[in-house]
Amino acid sequence: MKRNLLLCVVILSFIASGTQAQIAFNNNFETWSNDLPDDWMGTQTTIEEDSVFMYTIAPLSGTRAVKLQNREIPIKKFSTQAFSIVEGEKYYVSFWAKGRGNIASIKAWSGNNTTVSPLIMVNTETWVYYERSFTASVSSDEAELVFEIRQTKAENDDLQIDDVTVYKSAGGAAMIDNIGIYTGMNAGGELFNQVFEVPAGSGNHTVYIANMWMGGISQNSELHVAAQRYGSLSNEFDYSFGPVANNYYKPEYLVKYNRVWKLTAEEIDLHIAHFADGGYEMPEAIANWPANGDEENGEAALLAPFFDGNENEIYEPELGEYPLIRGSMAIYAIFNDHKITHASGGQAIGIEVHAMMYSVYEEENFDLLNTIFVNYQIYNRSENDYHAAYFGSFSDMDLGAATDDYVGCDVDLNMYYSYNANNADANYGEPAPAQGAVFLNHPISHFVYYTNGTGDYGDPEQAPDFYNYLKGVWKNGEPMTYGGQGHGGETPVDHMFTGIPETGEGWTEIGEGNTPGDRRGVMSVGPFSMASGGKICVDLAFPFAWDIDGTHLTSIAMLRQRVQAIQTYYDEQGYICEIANVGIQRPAGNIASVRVYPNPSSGLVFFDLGSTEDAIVKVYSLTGSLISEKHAGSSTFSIDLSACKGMLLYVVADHNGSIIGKGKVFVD
Ligand SMILES: [Ca+2]
Ligand SMILES: [Ca+2]
Ligand SMILES: [Ca+2]
Ligand SMILES: [Ca+2]
Repeated sequence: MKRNLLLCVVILSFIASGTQAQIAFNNNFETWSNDLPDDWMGTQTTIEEDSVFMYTIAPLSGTRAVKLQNREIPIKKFSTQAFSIVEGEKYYVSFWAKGRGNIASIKAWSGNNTTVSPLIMVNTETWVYYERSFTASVSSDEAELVFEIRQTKAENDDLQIDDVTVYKSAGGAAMIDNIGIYTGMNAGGELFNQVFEVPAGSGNHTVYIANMWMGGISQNSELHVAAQRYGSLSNEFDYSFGPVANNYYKPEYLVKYNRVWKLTAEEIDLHIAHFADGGYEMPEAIANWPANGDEENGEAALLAPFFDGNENEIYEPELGEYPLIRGSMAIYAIFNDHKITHASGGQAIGIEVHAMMYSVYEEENFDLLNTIFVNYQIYNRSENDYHAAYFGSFSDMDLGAATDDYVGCDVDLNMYYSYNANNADANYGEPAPAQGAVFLNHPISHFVYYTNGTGDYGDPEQAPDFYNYLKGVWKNGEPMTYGGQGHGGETPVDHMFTGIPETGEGWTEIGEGNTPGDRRGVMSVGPFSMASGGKICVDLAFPFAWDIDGTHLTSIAMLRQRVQAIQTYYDEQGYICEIANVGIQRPAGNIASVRVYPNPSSGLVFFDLGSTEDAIVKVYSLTGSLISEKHAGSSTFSIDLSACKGMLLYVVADHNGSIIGKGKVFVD
């Protein structure tokens, strides 16, 4: 057996501390010595050397893979050379296999064994990708990945393996934990994932899971749909992490994108003020913000939005450049529908989604403290021009106990909401709260609910079912109709249950005396066109309201007021978020609520703060030294910067100290 080989282990180096992504082991079977693959045949190996072959007929990568032969029932082990793991950390294992044979199990050995995967029966003529994970039970520099092989078949050229990677991501999910709702997002863009705890710490939840749906018709009249429902909860995916790319399995791609990025406004402000200071250590998520994609791998050059001080389209946090986030705390993920076969049965659209979940912390602002915001930037990276396209926000709201719920729609507020059929909920007690989902920047074109179950009015099963729900019609194509449970009536409608439960006016579930149940809902925007290279932007809010001195119905009234307040807050931010059918917009370099002009300037720079009348403006050099500080008592004022030349950074804070604007100004 071969030992003492130089390990082909790539350690990515990062500027910052914190949980770090790392490739622990990577090998593609390209280099061999004495007829054995380098970096394999570790201490756990029991397979004979003459049963390990170089495979060159159709390797996955390069010119070589490995072929393993053990045609007997007792297992033989094929293990890597040693690599390092850290106790408690989660590692992903990815590899490809074909041919025929059983991988009885995969273990991570480090003195004892941790199971990475149970039985995998390989029986295919083409390469199949596998991804598994394990959590290290001990820290060790002598870990080995062990494939236990048996029953390989001669007529299928035994079992072939290529491109094995073991890596640690910098965090597959993160949580919003600075407001009254405790929830999060993962690397695949799934929202909430069983945790939408409100009030935070109470153990009670109002939403089980939410995901975005899209559907559209291509220029060839073909339907394309991406409509994930339960994702990791049911192992049914339409999306996976990362941008659209040529190769989704490169170790660099896996380790860079199988994660989320979590940041606070405070961290970014500190970075802006101190990036050049000695001893400053930038947060890991600032250091590794996914601003630039790998163009050689077919990724877009510009991904996550950032302040580009020197306008070279390259993200350089060490120069004081920084991520552009919203709110006080944000979680960012990039995912796509291009990589994997869709569980919904839909044909891939070719979208890449940049999702930001965020919260706004403002003391005693109970509207903001009870709202989760989500921004979606959706890029059409395909060659297709889509028409009759729809965006949907699917959610399975479970208001406390799931089986006694009703839903409703407030068209004026662009909201769908869930409320309890009775005043008492088994989890929340009496009175029950209410939970909403709101479109902040588009009208709610349709709202459909359905109940857990099969049939024409139940769960969608095939791509056309999802598309019909996005269009606001039943699975069988029947229109929704006014009254009852929304079918079989006379008058077609776009939205279900648009009445007012609080007063009994109009069409409501409570008025119809429907059987309460585990409701799921889809609210949609459309139809619109999305050309190749086009982009749509959607802003959502998920507000919660609980009128603890009232009833389950006055909680709905409180929710409506809350949505109005949130809409006002949102409108004041001046975000640009629309459907851009052709051409991709650059991420905005400046926060829009403060206007700075002329830019470039010859020295006298004017500031327009919009509705704000009292602010502190600080101007920094690119190296972080404070050049000018001004207390402005009106919404428009000027600062003379003629003594400075070049690119300058400005930060505007209101009288509470909240940053209301920051950006760059060039003085020449
Ligand atoms: Ca190879
Ligand atoms: Ca730059
Ligand atoms: Ca309930
Ligand atoms: Ca439900």
